Amino acid sequence: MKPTLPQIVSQFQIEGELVEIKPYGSGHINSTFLVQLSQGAGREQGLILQRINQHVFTEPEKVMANIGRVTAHLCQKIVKDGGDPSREALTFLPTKNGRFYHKTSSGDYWRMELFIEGAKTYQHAPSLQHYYEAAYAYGRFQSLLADFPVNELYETIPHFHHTVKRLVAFETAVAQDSAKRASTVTEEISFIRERTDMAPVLTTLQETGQIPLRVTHNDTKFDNVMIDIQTGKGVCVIDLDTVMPGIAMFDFADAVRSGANLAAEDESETDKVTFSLEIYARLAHGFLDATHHNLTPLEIDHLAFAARLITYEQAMRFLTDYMNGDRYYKTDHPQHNLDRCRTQIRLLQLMEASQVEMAEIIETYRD
Ligand code: ADP
Ligand code: GN1
Ligand code: MG
Repeated sequence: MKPTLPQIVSQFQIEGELVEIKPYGSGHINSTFLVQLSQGAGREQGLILQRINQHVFTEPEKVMANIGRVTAHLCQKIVKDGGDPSREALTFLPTKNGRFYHKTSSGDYWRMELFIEGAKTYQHAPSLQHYYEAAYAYGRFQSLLADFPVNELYETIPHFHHTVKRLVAFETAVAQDSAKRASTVTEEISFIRERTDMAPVLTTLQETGQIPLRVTHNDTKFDNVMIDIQTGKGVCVIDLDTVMPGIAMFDFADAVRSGANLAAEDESETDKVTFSLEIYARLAHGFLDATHHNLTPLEIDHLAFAARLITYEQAMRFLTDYMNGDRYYKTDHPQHNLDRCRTQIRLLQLMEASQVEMAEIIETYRD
């Protein structure tokens, strides 16, 4: 029998009485819960409890090993800078066995981390300055990890942003047509096929040694950074499962893909999708302020392109999953992945129309 949530909580070294456990957040991959503890005298402590999705992360121990090492490295730097590591980095709680995850008898992996108080994540930010701050936080994350030995990290999802391999998976899904949906998405399939030239650009630069492999986050959705409610500053980058060797520009790119579109990623009316150059400019300014000393000129040259490429890749990933019968992303209804794919297609069209301006904005902030 699967353990109950309170039984899982009791496996960790916590202080206080359990008050409440409730589902939390809107991620597509893991299962997240907010845990409230009462510590007496009116004091409460919040914790985040997560079950790692093992369909996506087949080797959770490697995920936790990466996160442990990266977090330790970040904490050292934060302390040196006079910061507060319990707010600016994730703090995982040990289990009673001294591990940073609990494996249940049925083989599920759970972890627990301190809830970062006084900060929140946004799908869409309340002010333009928030976009600068979020992108700065993602850039700083990369910069703080610039001296981490990149080859010592596991590749927790092999070829995660290898767009060419994503294209192969997409074509396999079309050919297999396992959910019998391919004939209903011929326009979307054509849209992807018309742009296959884009796919190899960044991986080729990396594979031929023209740009380096770096420690990157790889899932820099706008809502994977906590922003201080009082100051509006980026406090902590979260959702570290995909931190591994990668291509620097994708971290900027995914913040653009998710942040500069004011419609929801799963908006069913695609004419509501926007691409805001104003938001893009704030993201570019923030990211470059934090990284321009570390990135090579060739990397900076490809930032604007990367934003288009990741949107292309994401359209392809949602469409692949739709044709495979929704095996990867959590979905709420049968059209969900298709709606998501269509917003990405619309967003890419809008970016293509603003391609020149996107490149010019990078020039403004590159030094
Ligand atoms: P997923 O991989 O499913 O996206 P996340 O790690 O991003 O999961 O967590 C989901 C949500 O939970 C986040 O968007 C954030 O709002 C919240 N969250 C996660 N970790 C913390 C934390 N340490 N403190 C406060 N909130 C958190
Ligand atoms: C997933 O975990 P979450 O919801 O932040 C996905 C990202 C996609 C994103 C699209 C491990 O991110 O790669 O860009 O959905 N994460 C993984 O919303 O596949
Ligand atoms: Mg997340």
